[in-house]
Amino acid sequence: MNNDLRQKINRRLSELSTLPKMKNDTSIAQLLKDKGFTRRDFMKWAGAMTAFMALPSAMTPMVARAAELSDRLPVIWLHMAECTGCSEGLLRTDAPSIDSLIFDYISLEYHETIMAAAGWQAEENLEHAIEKYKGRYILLVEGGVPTGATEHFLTVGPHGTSGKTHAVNASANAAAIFAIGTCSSFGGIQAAKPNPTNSVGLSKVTDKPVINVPGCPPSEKNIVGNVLHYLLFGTLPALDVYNRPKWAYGLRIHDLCERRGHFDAGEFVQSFGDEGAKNGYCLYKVGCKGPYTFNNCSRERFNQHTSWPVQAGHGCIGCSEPDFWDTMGPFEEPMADRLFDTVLGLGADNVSDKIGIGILALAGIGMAAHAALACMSKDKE
Ligand code: FSX
Ligand code: SF4
Ligand code: F3S
Repeated sequence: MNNDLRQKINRRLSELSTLPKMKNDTSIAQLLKDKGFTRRDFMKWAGAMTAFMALPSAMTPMVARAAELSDRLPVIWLHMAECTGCSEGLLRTDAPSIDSLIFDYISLEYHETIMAAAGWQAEENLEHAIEKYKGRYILLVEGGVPTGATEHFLTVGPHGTSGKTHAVNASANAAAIFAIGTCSSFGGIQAAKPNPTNSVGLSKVTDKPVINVPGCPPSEKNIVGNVLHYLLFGTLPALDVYNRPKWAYGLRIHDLCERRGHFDAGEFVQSFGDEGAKNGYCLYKVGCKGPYTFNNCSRERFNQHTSWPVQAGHGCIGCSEPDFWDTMGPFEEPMADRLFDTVLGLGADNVSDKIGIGILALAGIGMAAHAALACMSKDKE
């Protein structure tokens, strides 16, 4: 790790440590102990998070320190139009992971799903938190934002305030803004054609920079990792053209998929339940959109690394890509020769030329062709 970076992060962490603790009743050490985690477990977790964020392993103690200081930054979490899967995915594990404990530990000033307050009191809490922590709080928004003539299809609180007004007001004074999930990043399911509520992603209603953390839902690690990344650096991470952090969304699902060897060998599931399915063959022909989807599910999985869609036997449906409900379907058929633009700017025709998807029936996909695509993706970086 270079010295400048070390100094910069140490400065940031000591600045954070001078802020008052927001929860005086507990420490991270106590919280972990109560849930049966040792300090060693915590450091192991910090090491894994460091690697996960593509940081040098020498930064592990800093990542641990950032997690310990994560109660110094107030967090406001707003719900717009969505299914609450993003929150549920993080909070409703039967065995709480260290990720979900960190989420308990950060100072969630407002979160409609889990706070005790309701009605007037909830609305007051939100206004109070925005005012009190002006310019200091991190804003996480889940859900698409209905706009235009249908803006009031989503109202929040007893005043009938539209979701859009809430999102715009809370964005105006936030220190950093994260759009959590595909709905908040790109509009998601409610923005699928014909989009009756004119729903859009958060970045379309605020002029403040928004970091998109898509996935329907995103993994708990991507949510916590982004908060930790902000705690460490206090700045925007490197982003791709869809404002997704490159450290999390820089590779395609296909790049690190455990079934990739079968793709390369031309071994495909032809229909669900066939011999190929039993042998764990590649799911491309039954609709896997892993070659067009940028996310880290194949590396990190979900639910404490337990499983992920492809491991469970269904192809990736492209849930972290913009407009995937409209562009990636039918979900159980291959994209084949339909034109589809990925972040690499390649149409599906182009991809199939380069990696041989158009000739899958002939079996055997040349490694040289994969190398050609890898070179093209490098050129685009
Ligand atoms: Fe649901 Fe979140 Fe999908 Fe959307 O996740 S899991 S519909 S991304 O906003 O609640
Ligand atoms: Fe994995 Fe899907 Fe790629 Fe096959 S097409 S290797 S299942 S990501
Ligand atoms: Fe979504 Fe595909 Fe991952 S469907 S959860 S991006 S494997």
